[in-house]
Amino acid sequence: MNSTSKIQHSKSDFNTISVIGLGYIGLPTAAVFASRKKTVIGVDVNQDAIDTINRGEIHIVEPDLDMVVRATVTEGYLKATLEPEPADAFVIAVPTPFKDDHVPDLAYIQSACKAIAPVLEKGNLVVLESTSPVGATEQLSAWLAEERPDLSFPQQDGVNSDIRVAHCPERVLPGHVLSELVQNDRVIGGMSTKCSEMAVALYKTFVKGECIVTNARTAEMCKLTENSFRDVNIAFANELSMICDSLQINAWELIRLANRHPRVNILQPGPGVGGHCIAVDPWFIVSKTPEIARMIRTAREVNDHKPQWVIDKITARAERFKDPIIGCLGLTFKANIDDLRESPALEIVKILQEQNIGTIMACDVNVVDAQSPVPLSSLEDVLQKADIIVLLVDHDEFKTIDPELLKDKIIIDTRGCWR
Ligand code: SAJ
Repeated sequence: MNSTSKIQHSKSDFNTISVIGLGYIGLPTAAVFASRKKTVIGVDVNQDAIDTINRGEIHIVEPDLDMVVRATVTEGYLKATLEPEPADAFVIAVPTPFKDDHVPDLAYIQSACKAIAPVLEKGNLVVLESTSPVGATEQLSAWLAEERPDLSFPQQDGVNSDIRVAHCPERVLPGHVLSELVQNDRVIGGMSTKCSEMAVALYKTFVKGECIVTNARTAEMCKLTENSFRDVNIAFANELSMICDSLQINAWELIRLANRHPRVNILQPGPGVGGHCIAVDPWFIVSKTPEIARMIRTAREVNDHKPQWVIDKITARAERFKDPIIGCLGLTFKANIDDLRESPALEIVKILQEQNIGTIMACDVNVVDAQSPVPLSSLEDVLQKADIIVLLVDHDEFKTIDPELLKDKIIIDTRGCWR
């Protein structure tokens, strides 16, 4: 242990930054660091993603990201590799899914620890960005310490540790990642004050928002709280929409009216809640405190029930046809992105296909055939052939469909955009 070591850090110390996990968060983060003229080594287990990035291209859809990646790769600031290399700071942005029983699965974080441990050097900073259950940053630090007994970690050596460890949860909205990365405030929870200080210096290389310091556990819980808050509020909107349907009230009109009250701000109902964050993170709270987190669990259950409610609606409307053609518009988990993770729209389409209630056509303007788990049709085809049109995702291209083309169809608009 190096109890006497004094590590002074300033912005300029971060000449080389490694980002582990080049997905929806890691790649934009790597690209933004690189755009600030930092040497960035992106690490991923997916060879295709690495080859794509090293060609200056991207493997995900996110506005403007292609330009930043192309520029930073061409200028030599960003490169992608399978094997971690030494760096001043390591930012871990790997997935944190849950297992079947909603228990968080930290296997990707553990693999990332194993991967970077051999190249860690005294004075390095390791930041966990992945949304994580409370205690994950401490666990990460324990895993690193196991791999590198020659180095000291904050749980052993506090402010004098050789390696600094912090949690800094990402909070960007898919579709607006590049601007939110720079503009949003960041919550930074170091395992010691020195860890926090160093992490603030790292993020200040590109964050224009405030970097607010707390401890690692509070930072972990803060991220989970934000997404649970949104989930609970969407559950309220979804529950309202089902109540309104049974009372023959237009839920969207109702919400518009109620939102005219100065202290009411109801979110929008939809076919359910998807994505890798809001549909997942509240379970991280529930799994730690199952007896206490009753509302958070119920909100999850309300939102998870919504796809089945939509399916029941479609089935009821399809009954009057002998062999209905049901056209489903949208597969992604929300508008104007290509992300299919935990998508309620995709779940609905898959279940409809299994149910044999007619011919199911699916269309998504942001999803390419190779990426789609279900066969895709063109929008023109769906609009021409379908008896029932189900709007599942409010992509711009769907919102602006000429109402004339819909007038002879049965419409099930789960997003309330064809009022
Ligand atoms: N949704 C509704 N009604 C609404 C809003 C959303 O049904 O009024 C649905 C969407 O269609 C989608 C799901 O909720 O299926 C989630 O979408 P979202 O836009 O609410 O959130 P995400 O998952 O794209 O991003 C969230 C954001 N968190 C919050 O707004 C508190 C983002 O800031 C986080 O960084 C991100 O989770 C994350 O990575 O955790």
